[in-house]
Amino acid sequence: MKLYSYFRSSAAYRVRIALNLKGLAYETTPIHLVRDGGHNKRPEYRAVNPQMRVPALVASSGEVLIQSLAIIEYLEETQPEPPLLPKDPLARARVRALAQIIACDIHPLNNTSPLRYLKNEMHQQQSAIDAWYHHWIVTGFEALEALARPAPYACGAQVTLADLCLVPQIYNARRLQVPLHNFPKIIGIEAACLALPAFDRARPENQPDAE
Ligand SMILES: N[C@@H](CCC(=O)N[C@@H](CS)C(=O)NCC(=O)O)C(=O)O
Repeated sequence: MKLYSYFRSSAAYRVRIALNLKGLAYETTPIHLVRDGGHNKRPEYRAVNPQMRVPALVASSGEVLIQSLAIIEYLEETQPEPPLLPKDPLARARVRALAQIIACDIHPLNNTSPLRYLKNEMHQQQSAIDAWYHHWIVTGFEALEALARPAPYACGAQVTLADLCLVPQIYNARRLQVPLHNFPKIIGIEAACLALPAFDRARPENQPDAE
């Protein structure tokens, strides 16, 4: 399989963790999201993913899959071990809820395109953009801190999709210097996850395109 990725992309980071946990081999094709206005905007990448975002996964069949959660669910269905979603429907709904707080309610507001839009089209100052970024992370993390039951992972003794979304979002928060001292449960979950080789290998600094 081939993963179009960018070392700092938290959506790609989620998929890297899933591939590693499931022991699936893949090669990385880096797509630089910043250089020259973003290599993701080039026609050759647009032909891969018309949405011009990473990640995109070329499956062994040659099909291109996009959207990190859809990719992870595809991996879950085709390579069920180790499971990233519990069997019990209520427990699954809970894991998906935590994952979606991040993937649907935090990340889209803090992503490259919306932040660029705030700057270039809405003419906002960098300080206002930083405040926006911090606000949506802190608001989402407050909910996650209340909901998480670290044992030691976000939803118990097994790593789940919730952890795959949480660890990359914490990386983003740290990079943008969001204070995290009010989120001890979240920080504990991060430490437990990063102790696992599958998470460690997926870290931005361990990618071939790391800067
Ligand atoms: N919901 C998508 C988000 C994908 C996404 O927005 N990726 C970011 C990097 S984390 C990206 O490619 N941004 C480029 C851009 O916004 O131009 C997913 O989960 O895959």
